Amino acid sequence: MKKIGVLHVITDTTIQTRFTHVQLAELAIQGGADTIQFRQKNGTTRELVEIALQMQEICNINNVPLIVNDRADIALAVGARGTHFGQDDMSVDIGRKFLSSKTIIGASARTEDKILEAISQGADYIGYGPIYKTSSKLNAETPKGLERLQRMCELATCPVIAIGGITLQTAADVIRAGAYGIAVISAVCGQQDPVKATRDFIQEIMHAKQT
Ligand code: TZP
Ligand code: MG
Repeated sequence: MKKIGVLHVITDTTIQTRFTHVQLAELAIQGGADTIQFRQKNGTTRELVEIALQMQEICNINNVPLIVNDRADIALAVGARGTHFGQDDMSVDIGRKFLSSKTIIGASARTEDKILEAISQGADYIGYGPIYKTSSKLNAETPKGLERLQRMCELATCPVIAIGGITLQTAADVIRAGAYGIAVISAVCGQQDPVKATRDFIQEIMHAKQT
């Protein structure tokens, strides 16, 4: 069984420039993140591979899965544990044609139909959001809110990772709505102390799961 993390820290160097992807991965791992996602929308393939290789090295040492957003080729090239496809990226069944059955494939889905489709194609987890208003994603949709999240979680037969505008203050609500885990950018990468932010998130998630 592939273990899916409960706190996916998505590294980002556009909302902040203080830390690199590699540094963010290190800090998040130090704080206890159990999944790191490398997501970068620009740069050459050569540059992205170079960054992903360094991130994979850190993730490997710490036994934390690295998931590469969109770029299954880069995930494969650096030996990452998984890849995450958005609704406009490769479909899960196409990805499975060349990614091993051991590779984690996450899929973002915006509608019930797309969720069911991704699950039937073998997605290991579903990314659902934005739950709240976010400025970290270009052209993000209007927030879905907790009620729709809850419905999606009831519908999904695999873990649902909620994303979008989630903060330390709302993390518990999201978990109580049924999300298996949370993915964040700004609430960790955009903080003064990403290690502490990550640590606090993990604590919040674990506590919410127990209550
Ligand atoms: N997909 C949906 S919302 C989002 C992505 C990549 C951005 C999440 O960033 P933040 O800062 O946690 O709202
Ligand atoms: Mg994408």
